[in-house]
Amino acid sequence: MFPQHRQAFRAQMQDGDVALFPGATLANRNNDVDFPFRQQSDFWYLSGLNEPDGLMVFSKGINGAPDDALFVLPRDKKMEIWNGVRLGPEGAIGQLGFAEAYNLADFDAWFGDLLSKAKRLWYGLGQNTILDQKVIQMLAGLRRKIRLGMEPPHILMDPRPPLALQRSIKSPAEMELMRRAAAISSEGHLLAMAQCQPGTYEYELEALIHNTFRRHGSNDSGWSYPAIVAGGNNANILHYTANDQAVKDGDLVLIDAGAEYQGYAGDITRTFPVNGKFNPAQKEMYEVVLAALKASTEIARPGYTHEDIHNKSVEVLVDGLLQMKVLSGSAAEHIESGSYKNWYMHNTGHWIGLDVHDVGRYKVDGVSVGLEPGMVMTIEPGLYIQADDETVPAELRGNGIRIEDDIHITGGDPEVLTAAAPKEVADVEAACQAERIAPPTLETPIAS
Ligand SMILES: [Mn+2]
Repeated sequence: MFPQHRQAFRAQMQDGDVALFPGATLANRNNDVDFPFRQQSDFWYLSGLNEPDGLMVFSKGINGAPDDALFVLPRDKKMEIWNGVRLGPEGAIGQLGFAEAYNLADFDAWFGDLLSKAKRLWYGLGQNTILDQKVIQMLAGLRRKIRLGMEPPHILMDPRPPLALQRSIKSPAEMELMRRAAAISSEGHLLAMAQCQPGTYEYELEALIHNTFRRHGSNDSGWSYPAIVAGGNNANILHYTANDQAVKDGDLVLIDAGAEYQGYAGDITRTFPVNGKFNPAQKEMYEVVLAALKASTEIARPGYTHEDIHNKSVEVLVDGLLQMKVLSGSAAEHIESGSYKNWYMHNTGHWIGLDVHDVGRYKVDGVSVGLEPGMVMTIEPGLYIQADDETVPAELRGNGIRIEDDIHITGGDPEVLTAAAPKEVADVEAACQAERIAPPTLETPIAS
């Protein structure tokens, strides 16, 4: 699929164009330990190279220049013994299908020569300051030779907007990976429901979920974003990631966690009762959020916009807030005034793909974009009632509920990629009450 992605981008280039893309570099964690490597998403999408410091060049209609070329770390027996096998230029050609490939050390001379023949340069400034400096110096150097007949490129274009559009429509091959990421994510949530009981620590559920992700071959860290495991009132902290409290009998627990599979993200939120049974107030509130999710999912199809999805959830949630006596009066007035934002303060979804909050436009000239087949988005309505919110009936306080699915827009009915994670009340309760297989503890004798 990577060569096809390159081809599709090159189809948007003109004769005389050169494009340059920087790969990600390693980030230091502490002393001589680096963070696990994660390739830059555009670079991964176009190259399939999972090594640091790569550089990728495309050209079109320039005499003697290849369609695409990759610059990689050289094969190096000693370094590979310490840090793992490198693809090398031969692998870049043989395995990734590049027309030409070279060691990184050859880049400056090779690219300087190509740039001198180009009319326009596609390059996204601000991603790699060292490379930015190099490109600026190369262009300045070429301009100094204008009197010698040099015609350096004088148009700099940003490849990211067209790439974002390209990435926002997923190919069938990409959809297979999205389905896998969603299936792995779903299993993590299902197991957390089964394992949770009063007194379980949030981090135990996090560990169970991450174990599930890695067990199925998810990327290095396993996740596409750090998991939120929030018992009781912690669910009312939207980006809670401390995950260090014990969950309590009678509380709900909200888990927002997704696996990353071959670069593609899953993103699921489920909320379930710690003791396996919703109390009546929790159930009523949960059913409202679930109804919002279903109503929005129903219109996740061509003919509707991203904004329509949000507005539909707001409509259902406001009706629910009226029904639960959190609000009184007219739904239309509350929607108009935004008073519901005390309990529903975020948007209803985002694009998802190689980035969990994927690239892609939300508005064009101020108008919400229409949904098209091949787009994938999350739908994630929620209601958040702080424990100390005295403006609402007491039995609702301290509950935060969000339910989030990943939705593939098709020509017809939406495909719910995360359908395997239970979300109907009866299914959630059944999953919570499923036989819990207790893992061994530190106190478990090792030899018996
Ligand atoms: Mn999300």
